[in-house]
Amino acid sequence: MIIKNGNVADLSHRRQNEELIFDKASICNAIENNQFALYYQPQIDLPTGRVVGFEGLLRWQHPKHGIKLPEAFIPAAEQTGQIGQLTHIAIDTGFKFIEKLDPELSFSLNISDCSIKDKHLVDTLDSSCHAFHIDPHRIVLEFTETASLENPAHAEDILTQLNTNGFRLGIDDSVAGHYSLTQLEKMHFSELKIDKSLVATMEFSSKSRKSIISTIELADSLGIATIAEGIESNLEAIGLRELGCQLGQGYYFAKPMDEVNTLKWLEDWNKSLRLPT
Ligand code: G
Ligand code: MN
Repeated sequence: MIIKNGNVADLSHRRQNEELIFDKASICNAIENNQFALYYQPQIDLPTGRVVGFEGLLRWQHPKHGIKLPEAFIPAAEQTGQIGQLTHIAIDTGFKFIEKLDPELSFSLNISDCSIKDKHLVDTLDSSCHAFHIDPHRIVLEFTETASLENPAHAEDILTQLNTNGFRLGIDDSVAGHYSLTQLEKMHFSELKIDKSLVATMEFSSKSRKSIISTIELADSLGIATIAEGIESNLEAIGLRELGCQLGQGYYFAKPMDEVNTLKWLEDWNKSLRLPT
């Protein structure tokens, strides 16, 4: 199957000069040529301004088409069955990088809904922790709210295994709070991520603000940390802090960066903590 820009090819929407095709062969070729890289975006403790960790975000550094974001190629890799290989690349690259950082710093990794079905996921994570001397407690595995829909019993089994082996679990892109209180408690999630669509609209939409407040209340009642993503302004950072959101991530603090720039950014940030005021 040929997928263009993350969507199944639709002739009526085909752009004449768009040559980039996300099919199995091109993804395979990109893997072989090390074109997938991990970028890192810092996560900040909103009350103190300290860096608590980084989220690893995959990028396809395409020689002709430039840097491609996950939304462009992850759906294709899910369809072609190559998502496991990409997750593997993200795990190994990310673990190798954070091995060099302060062991207090956490590392968040996105796990696609498809990868929860992968019977090698737990083993891959365990052996990479061993190989790179990483305490699994440093790792936050971000799942989406839909990860367990297809096969809830299997998803629960995998999440329980990961949790038992010491990994922390997080929920990514929480918009509507699809997870019930019982599910959150049972699965031992330790982090709930407030989606950037809510953060972007919180200033003028009371509906968004209410969703954020109820997510924070739910998380607080369970002792789960909240992290807001997509913070682009000082106002949003302060607003979220005032609502009791503990952690934040977004362009306001830093864009996702390659390894070299991440290390440089971290050094600069630690020299002069920039608190939202
Ligand atoms: O699916 P997930 O929530 O992991 O995706 C995070 C994505 O959001 C990344 O691709 C990252 O580049 C993007 N992102 C990170 N910070 C911001 C931000 O402040 N604003 C916007 N619009 N996007 C962001
Ligand atoms: Mn994420």
